Amino acid sequence: MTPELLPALRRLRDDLTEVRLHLELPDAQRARSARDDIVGQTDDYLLPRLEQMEAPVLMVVGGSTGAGKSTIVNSLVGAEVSRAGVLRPTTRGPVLVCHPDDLRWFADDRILPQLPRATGGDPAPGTLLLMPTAELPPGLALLDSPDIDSVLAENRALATQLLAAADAWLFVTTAARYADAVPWELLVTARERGTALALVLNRVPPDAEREVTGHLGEMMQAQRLDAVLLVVGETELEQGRLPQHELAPVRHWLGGLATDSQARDDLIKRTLTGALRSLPGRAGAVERAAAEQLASAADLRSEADLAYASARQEIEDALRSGSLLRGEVVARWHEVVGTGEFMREIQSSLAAVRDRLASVLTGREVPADQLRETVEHRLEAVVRAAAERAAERAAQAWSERPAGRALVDGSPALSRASDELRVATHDEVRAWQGSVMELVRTEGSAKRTTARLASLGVNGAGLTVMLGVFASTGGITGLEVAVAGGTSAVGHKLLEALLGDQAVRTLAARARDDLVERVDRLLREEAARFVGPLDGMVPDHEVLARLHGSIDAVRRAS
Ligand SMILES: Nc1nc2c(ncn2[C@@H]2O[C@H](COP(=O)(O)OP(=O)(O)OP(=O)(O)O)[C@@H](O)[C@H]2O)c(=O)[nH]1
Ligand SMILES: [Mg+2]
Repeated sequence: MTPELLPALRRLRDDLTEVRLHLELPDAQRARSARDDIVGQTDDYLLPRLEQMEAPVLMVVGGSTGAGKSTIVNSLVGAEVSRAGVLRPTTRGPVLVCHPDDLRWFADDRILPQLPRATGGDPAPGTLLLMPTAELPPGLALLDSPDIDSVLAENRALATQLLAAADAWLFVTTAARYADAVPWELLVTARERGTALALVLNRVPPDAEREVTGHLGEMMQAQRLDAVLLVVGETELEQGRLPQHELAPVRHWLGGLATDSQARDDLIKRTLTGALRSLPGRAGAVERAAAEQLASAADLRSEADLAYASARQEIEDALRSGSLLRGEVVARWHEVVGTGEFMREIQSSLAAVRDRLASVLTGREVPADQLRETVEHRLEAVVRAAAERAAERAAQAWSERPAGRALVDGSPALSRASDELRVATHDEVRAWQGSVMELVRTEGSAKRTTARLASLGVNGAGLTVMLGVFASTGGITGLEVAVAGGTSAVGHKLLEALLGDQAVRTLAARARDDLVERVDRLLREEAARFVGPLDGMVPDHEVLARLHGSIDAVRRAS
């Protein structure tokens, strides 16, 4: 152990608290408890112990409910310091028993700072009851803990936390229950952490002692559990206490520690060394889980990005293919320019048509408004359909991964476009139309080349530019597509003449860029429902790199 150890431990502890592991990957839960365990053990045990090596040994008495923990503590000190009882679980608040001279070590917040101290009355959940007694020698404190396998979740959590703060465990089980699963999980934890351990096998009927201790010994060996085994026979209690002779093995073992300061130091060092040795491996597992979280978040993000990129592509394709010019838009166009007699009259002169169109577009507002609205509806429908498909696709891709499935299951609305999209799209398309009109107004009056366009009036020119956006394809023009869909030759010629106008093309290109930018913004908002929360769920790279460094530092320093 070097002087760098304390600061290195503090750094590791701080770094671990910043490691977010919120994605539900298969071993996320395990990694979260490992992380919290290390932080708890560092706060409750490693730091206080390393800072004050001379503090008394804290022996935590743990085990299943009804195993006789409180009875053993009471019997050891010859007084009822912690109530034993028939109702399960009995002990709800931890009781710390120590020599009066040692009280100062436990009265402040050196260990278990989150438990307020009480110095009288009954043990209560959420407090640490301090019971000084001259029956215990200085240098050794016993902590009677709530049960580890309680029906009460707060008992279980507290017991685990108390065990993490211990220099050693006095783990109590009974002849009837020594093979229960939960205690063994904790015993294996003690082994992994390197905590010094004595196992009390309580209430052993005289005729079963050989058999039961033999079997328990085998189990300990199989679990590579290096612990002292103390056997207490089944007996009638005397005024709630165990008779002296039955408790002798426990008393003897504790007495050895009490009288021998070297033995106490060895015990402390053993647990300390074990804990420090186990730390890099345990923290390394957290680091690996954190890296997996990060990688998994990146996967999820790219799945969502992919879905929305294809939505964007879909919309661009729709603009480019001229498909938006089909159907109702073209029908409205015809309403605007008129059909039949009128068209036949003027088909000889495109110039005349333009003049007529100008008057139509400027004079008869109703069809022009309807054309604008139709354009609006078509665009909105295309954006919404693409966003619906993207949401569906992203949710589908996510639900094929464990981490993503939990997120999609947690918010089913993800698999559809957002509720806000309808209004947002409407506003955005409206705003786009407004900016096209603005574009035409500013550009249209400035340049000579736009005289023809200007003759349509702002409203007519604006609509023409919007149609130009939908017809601006590379090879085949949207108009040709539209014609294939059944436009009259005259309408076609007219529109083609207008859309062929260089000024219209230039403005349409700009209007198109503007529209794509707005669509992008809408889709980014939609995609943010997927990718936005990811950042807060996993550690960032910097935290991960720091964690790696601090694990190394602890390894070197211990
Ligand atoms: N006959 C007999 N009864 C015992 C013995 N040890 C404990 N008991 C009884 O068993 C019950 C449980 O004992 P406790 O000491 O309260 O057990 P605990 O482990 O502290 O239980 P929790 O506080 O619930 O975790 C009490 O009624 C005790 O009187 C024993 O060696 N012999
Ligand atoms: Mg008890």
